[in-house]
Amino acid sequence: MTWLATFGETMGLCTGRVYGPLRQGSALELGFGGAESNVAIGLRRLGIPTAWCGRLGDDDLGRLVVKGLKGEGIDVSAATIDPSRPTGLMIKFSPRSGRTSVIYYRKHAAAADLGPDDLALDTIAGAEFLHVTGISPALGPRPREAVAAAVAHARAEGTRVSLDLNYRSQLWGWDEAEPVLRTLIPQADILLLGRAELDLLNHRRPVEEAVGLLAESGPSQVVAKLGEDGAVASIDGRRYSAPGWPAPVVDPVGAGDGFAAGYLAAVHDRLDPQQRLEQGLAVASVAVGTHGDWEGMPRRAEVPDSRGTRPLVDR
Ligand code: KDG
Repeated sequence: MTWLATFGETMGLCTGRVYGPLRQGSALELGFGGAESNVAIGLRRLGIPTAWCGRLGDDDLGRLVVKGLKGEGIDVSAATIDPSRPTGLMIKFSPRSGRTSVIYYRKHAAAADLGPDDLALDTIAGAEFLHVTGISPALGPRPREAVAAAVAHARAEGTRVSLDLNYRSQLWGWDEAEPVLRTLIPQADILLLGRAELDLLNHRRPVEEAVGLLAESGPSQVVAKLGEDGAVASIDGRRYSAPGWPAPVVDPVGAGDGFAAGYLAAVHDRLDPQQRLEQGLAVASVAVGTHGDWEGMPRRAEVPDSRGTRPLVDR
């Protein structure tokens, strides 16, 4: 039975492996990625049943997404194919050493037309968690309606809601995003967010204070993902923090999704709050060690079980 249901845009993903601007031209590798499906993959690799739903074009990128997610063991039976729009595309490259840039080609993609009628309502109702992100409402009015409808449905059916804010400034301005995200936050049980979003929402207050303020607005678990600075959380009225895990970073994209997967898996396993943070950081630390938004998500045996200790071979 599905433990976590999610939906959102999953795109073709072209990755450059050479430093330099795109105009210089170089070979690109084709894969796929999307914040919500990255989390679904991360959880699935940790042994937890997940379902992803989305709207894809009737094209090879759409087929690549379906095949890839199915191959990971994710239930994609509710995905919709839109014959009139393409699957979105993202290019990820390093304009220079130490910097990662992304360019989106997704404005008129199938996912921009994902509406409430595309949702797998039965799957959401039957799941323990619905996971949504702040990316979907940035894609257009119909995805925005879909997120609102999915969250309302989940709450009515007793499915808990996990919300990763994932503010993407390339998709919408903060003026437009803020009221939408502020409407979603009180409806979430788990709120995940990064330093930039914390600063935008709380006018650069100290992290602990900002997390506490967000917890007062509704979510019983507010978790700030701070990258190499670790994580700070307010969970059931108490404060927790964990320092960052030392990790070589090959590709930082997907670190937040790795954290979300590790954290949610710890919720699934009924681990205590401190262990949830540790497991989120542990999974993220492994995920960033590999090229790709989700390819480095570890299986259970590959999650380091204490700081600095890593299994060298699959157990
Ligand atoms: O969190 C990683 C995502 O940013 C990436 O996989 C693509 O969904 C994506 C987005 O909108 O940027």
